[in-house]
Amino acid sequence: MPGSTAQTNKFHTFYLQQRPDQSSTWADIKVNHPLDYESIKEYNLTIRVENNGAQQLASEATVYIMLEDVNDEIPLFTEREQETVLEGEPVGSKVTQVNAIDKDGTFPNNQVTYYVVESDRNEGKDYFEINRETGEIFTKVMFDREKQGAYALEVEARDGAPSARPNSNGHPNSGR
Ligand SMILES: [Ca+2]
Ligand SMILES: [Ca+2]
Ligand SMILES: [Ca+2]
Repeated sequence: MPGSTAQTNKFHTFYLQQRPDQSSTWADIKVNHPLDYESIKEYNLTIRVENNGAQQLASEATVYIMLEDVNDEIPLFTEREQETVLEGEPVGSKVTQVNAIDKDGTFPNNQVTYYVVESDRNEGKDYFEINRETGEIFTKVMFDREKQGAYALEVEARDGAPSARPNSNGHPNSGR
């Protein structure tokens, strides 16, 4: 029986499929499309059963369905930014703090850890380091503006559990 809200099956998220089995008939509850924990965490369905006899009888039951979160959301950085450091600042000076948000509903699917991308194309990788928990970025060298005026630094955010997305091979989700 479709209810009046998405949680009560207004949009036919669930359907019943009858399955005869010797003396009785079962009704399997099936889904019409994949469910998303971040949109709706629980449903309650009213199931109604009726007979076909001369005297019509019916009864209803409520089935509660609770979803379990899977790691399907990717941590995403909230902004791209440009920061300046004064030349001659001591090693270990804080430059900025980056922030990524993972919309998964539960820990550790939404736990974010930060990394400096270890690629030769990452110009700034030898000049900055990042605090894995907080995303704060610090200098690793003392800069000399006359040598080079600007550095691009690529950082990555990873979440805390194997990904539930296709083709992830058990790796966490990551975003840059
Ligand atoms: Ca999701
Ligand atoms: Ca996630
Ligand atoms: Ca999720």
